[in-house]
Amino acid sequence: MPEVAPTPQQTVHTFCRYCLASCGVDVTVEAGRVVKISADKENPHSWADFCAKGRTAGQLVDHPRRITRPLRRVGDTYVEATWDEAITDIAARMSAIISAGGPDAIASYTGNPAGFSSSNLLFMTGWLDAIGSHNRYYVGSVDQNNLHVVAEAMYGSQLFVPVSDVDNCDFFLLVGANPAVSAWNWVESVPGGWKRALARQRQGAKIVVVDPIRTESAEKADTHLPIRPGQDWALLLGMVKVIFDEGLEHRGDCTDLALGVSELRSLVTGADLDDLAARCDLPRADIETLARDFAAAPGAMVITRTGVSLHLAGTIGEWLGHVLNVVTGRMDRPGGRRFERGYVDAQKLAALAKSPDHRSRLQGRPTVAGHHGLDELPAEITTPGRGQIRAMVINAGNPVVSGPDGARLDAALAQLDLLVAIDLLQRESHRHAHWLLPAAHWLERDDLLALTSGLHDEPYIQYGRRAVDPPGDAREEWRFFLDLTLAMKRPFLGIRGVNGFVKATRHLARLTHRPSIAFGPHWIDRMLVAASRGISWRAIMDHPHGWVFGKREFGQLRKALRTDDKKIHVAPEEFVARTHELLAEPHPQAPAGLPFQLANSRRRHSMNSWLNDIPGLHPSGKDNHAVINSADAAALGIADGDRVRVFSPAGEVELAAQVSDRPRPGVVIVDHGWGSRVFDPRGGAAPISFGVNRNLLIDGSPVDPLSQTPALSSTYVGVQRVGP
Ligand SMILES: Nc1nc2c(c(=O)[nH]1)N[C@H]1C(S)=C(S)[C@@H](COP(=O)(O)OP(=O)(O)OC[C@H]3O[C@@H](n4cnc5c(=O)[nH]c(N)nc54)[C@H](O)[C@@H]3O)O[C@H]1N2
Ligand SMILES: Nc1nc2c(c(=O)[nH]1)N[C@H]1C(S)=C(S)[C@@H](COP(=O)(O)OP(=O)(O)OC[C@H]3O[C@@H](n4cnc5c(=O)[nH]c(N)nc54)[C@H](O)[C@@H]3O)O[C@H]1N2
Ligand code: SF4
Ligand SMILES: [Mo]
Repeated sequence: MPEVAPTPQQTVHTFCRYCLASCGVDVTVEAGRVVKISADKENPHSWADFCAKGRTAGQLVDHPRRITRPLRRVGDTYVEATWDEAITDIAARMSAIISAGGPDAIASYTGNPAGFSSSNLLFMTGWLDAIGSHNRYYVGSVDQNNLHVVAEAMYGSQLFVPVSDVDNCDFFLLVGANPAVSAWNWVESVPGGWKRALARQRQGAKIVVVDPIRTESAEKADTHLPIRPGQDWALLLGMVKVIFDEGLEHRGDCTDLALGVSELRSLVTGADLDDLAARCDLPRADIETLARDFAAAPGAMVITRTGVSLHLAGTIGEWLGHVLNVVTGRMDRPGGRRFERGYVDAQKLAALAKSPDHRSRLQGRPTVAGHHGLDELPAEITTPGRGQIRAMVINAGNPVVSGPDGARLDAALAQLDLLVAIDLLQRESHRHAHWLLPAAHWLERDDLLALTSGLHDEPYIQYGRRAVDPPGDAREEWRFFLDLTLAMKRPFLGIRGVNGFVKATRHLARLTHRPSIAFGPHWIDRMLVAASRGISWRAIMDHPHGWVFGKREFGQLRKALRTDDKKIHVAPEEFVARTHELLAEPHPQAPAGLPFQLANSRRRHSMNSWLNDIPGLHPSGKDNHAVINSADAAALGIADGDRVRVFSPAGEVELAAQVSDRPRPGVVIVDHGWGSRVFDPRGGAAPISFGVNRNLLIDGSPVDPLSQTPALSSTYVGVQRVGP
């Protein structure tokens, strides 16, 4: 028998771009296909969180339902088209819509994965600036908007993010975070952060977890405080009060670094500790002990995450977390929160690109971080008038499942004249799309995440190499946005002359047979590196496993502050005013018939709404449940495994109950991200879906007035037994 020559295998060192943990990975490629992904243990910075999602990334690349060519809707089915056909049609229809209704008739929604591409957001913004639309929506109002609002007010830039110095910390106060599962990342990245925190704990550090659920992180903590959902602000304000009342503050930082300490003092003087304790439903003595222990620890930090942000007082909770760090002297000190310069000054660049202020057409609300609140989108689509949204691009997002009141948004999307989705698969939010455009997966993309380099907890750089080519006609988003801009004959980035330049480089590339000459993201990567602090392109390429290019520095914070007076503003007027409002509100009380608050948790194998369908993930069952406290279940006659109906004024879902003592009484957990269908746009087979979409129960309004975030994690619901 003739011997078959084995296909050579090749290993590509790169990093996973599913979440900001950015784990270094080794991708084994054979005959142009991914055959294995493992942790790159030679990566000096970021492999320690490597998980099953990264390990199975090749299965999304090869997904049988992957969109690999532009698909155009014809009646109830989709037919394949070329990119030229797609762009010509979309450009013509958008131009007509702008002629009739103005540029704001075109809207965009950008989801979380767009943030892990170096080119997606940049080129999308280039297109939006070209057409001049203000109707921009993004995932921020269901994620981290509160952090941007706080960073702008306190540090002078919405991108100013202090990073955690985990390895020197003696006291971790983790509020609304479950790093054992989510990895230590939320607009900062501390690779292996949870394991490193546990290592500190073995050396004597204390970990306190504040969470209505006894989570995986709470299980390992020294103390778990099962707070009432949505009331972190009351706990944190109580701590600030104890610290000032008992003179535990860091005198130096309170006078030299912070501005507004006296306003803060008078705010807490007027607050009553028993009242605050009753609001967050924690014993007053626990708040006092926590404040004293926190202030006394040599190195300490508060971190606040999505458990704080997805509520109506999320901005105040976030702010008070930063306040605690500042007034106890944790900023820029070992064991606290540092400023990491990265290699590119993203704040400076962001300040140059400041987006114009805009008020929404119907509610007159301003933008947050350049975007309007997702809750406003349905009415902006369905309400007639100039500026009514008639066309929309959904870019790497699934807002019908990940955002509030999905049924209302879904109905609105159905009314658009043009819906374009650019994604890997057709999911719930893309159900009514007129065009489905095939995006490239990160394994098919080169990325240099220069603009988020200051979010790593040490000076770190890695060039994210592509491992394989995109299938069929799949393309990176930037190409679509640039081509669409040219086809619409609008100046890219809103700057005259750019289109001519782009065309000239493309022409030259054709003439010289050197495609890399054509303008694209690699131009920008090169420019950013050229303008960086002392990093050469060559040196980056010489470190395929990633490169820690310096030591963790302290003493950079003061210089980096973007406030005019180079001080941290600890008492911004609008935050103090909002706190007075909260203090004047009656204590939280469940409305009649809706006695529970709806919580959710993440799982190690899930990524928001979009990996649950991958085989091999969730070996113990692809489903979500209504997890109900044992005492509550007994009172309602609910046994483990019973079918229950969970309902609110916005909607209802039916699912199996799980009786548990993990949630505090009065809290029902239904994990988010489930119940999103994956369609088969070519074959027309039945959609794949697991679990139910619990965000159907969330009313989009009211929102936190400062961050425009709805109460995704504290909405009141009712629970009823349906049957065994
Ligand atoms: N109740 C509740 N709701 C929540 C949360 C919660 O904790 N509780 N968490 C919130 C948070 S933190 C977030 S970030 C949001 C997420 O909200 P979204 O970002 O709107 O939604 P995702 O579910 O992340 O969907 C991302 C989509 O991007 C696609 N995709 C993946 N990679 C790429 C790519 O490279 N290019 C393109 N074009 N598409 C890609 C996926 O297929 C998927 O369809 O959900 C929020 N919703
Ligand atoms: N495996 C996995 N990892 C992920 C993701 C994922 O989907 N899966 N998503 C990534 C993304 S986009 C993000 S933004 C990060 C998020 O990272 P985290 O914010 O750490 O996310 P969660 O694990 O949802 O933890 C939030 C915790 O807040 C608690 N909580 C809810 N309401 C309250 C409240 O009112 N007060 C307090 N104190 N706690 C509350 C919840 O019970 C939950 O345990 O994770 C990232 N990492
Ligand atoms: S999804 Fe998993 S492997 Fe990928 S970066 Fe996040 S933690 Fe790392
Ligand atoms: Mo997120």
